[in-house]
Amino acid sequence: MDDLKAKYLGLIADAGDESAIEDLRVQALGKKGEIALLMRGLGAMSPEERQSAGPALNALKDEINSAIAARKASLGDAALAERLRSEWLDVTLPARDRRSGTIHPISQVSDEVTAIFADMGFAVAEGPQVESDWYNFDALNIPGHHPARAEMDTFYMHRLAGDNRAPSVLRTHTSPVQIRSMEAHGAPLRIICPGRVYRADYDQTHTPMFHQVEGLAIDRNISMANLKWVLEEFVKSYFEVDSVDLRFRASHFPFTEPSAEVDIRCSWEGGTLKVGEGDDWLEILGSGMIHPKVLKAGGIDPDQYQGFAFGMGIDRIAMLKYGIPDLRAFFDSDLRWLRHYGFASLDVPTLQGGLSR
Ligand code: 2NL
Repeated sequence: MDDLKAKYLGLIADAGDESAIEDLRVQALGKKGEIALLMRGLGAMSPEERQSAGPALNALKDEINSAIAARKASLGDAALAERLRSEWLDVTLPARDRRSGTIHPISQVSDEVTAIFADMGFAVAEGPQVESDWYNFDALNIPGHHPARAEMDTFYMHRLAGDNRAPSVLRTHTSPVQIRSMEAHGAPLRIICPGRVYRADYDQTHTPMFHQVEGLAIDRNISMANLKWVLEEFVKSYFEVDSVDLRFRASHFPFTEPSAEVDIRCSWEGGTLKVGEGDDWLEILGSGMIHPKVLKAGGIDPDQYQGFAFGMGIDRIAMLKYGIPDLRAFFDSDLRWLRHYGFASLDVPTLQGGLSR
């Protein structure tokens, strides 16, 4: 029995892994293992022999079991030590650069403006950027000889040789969307149309693609008074001021009659814009009562319905609010340029964040 003990304790001490230990356990203590065979032999012994051999066998069994447990534990410790040695991280290495993506300021301002009008019951409408001559010009009472229609000012789409139809254009304003909405939904109608527009113009204050938001409200008793209230609410909300003076200046657009350009009272103290106070006036948009011919073009009876409409440049009102002096800032993909101008909401890329301040 001492030989057996020496043999197993030696084998267990040399076992290299868990499966080797398990093999040894079966070999020694399993049903057909060496100890079991000896246990079975107890029956054939004399009572005296059994009395000394029984406890000795049990003790051997216990010793083998605890040797197995001890060996398993030390193999586990070794495995852990090996993992600790090989799987290490150098936490002092510099971190990888984070990609900093944000919603573009133009998109943020567009969302912000849209949300303000949505609160007043305006629905958002969108439409194609490549438009027909009809929707972009004729339906808006812009005559064939109008300078806006000149090749100089408008991007015309290429036509195949022999195609003599009026060429399509890159829309020069979002008004075509409003004509399409009149046709699709009729009156009453309250919509806001944000989007890209195109004009063949390129200098410090003009880019060939820019952004506009137009709005209109059509119903049986709409007047300039409704226009004034809506615009006042918009300006207060957008520029985050409690009160504002608006100045309506008579103007002319082919699609409105009467037409007015709208200025807001402001000051430019130390080069920064303050809305609502001061002795300066800042033009922010054009507006008017929708021309009867335009209502008719949209399938709405001008004897039954009137409406106001307005349009403003998103790029421009974004520059005013965030103090960005150069239009290039928007079309440089380098956001550092915008951060330089304190475009704080770049860090809060949500509509809520933009509005709650
Ligand atoms: C401006 C002036 C304006 C409109 C846009 C409009 C649209 C329809 C009918 C009548 Cl469908 N009017 N839009 C009206 C007045 C002015 O924009 O200076 N935009 C930057």
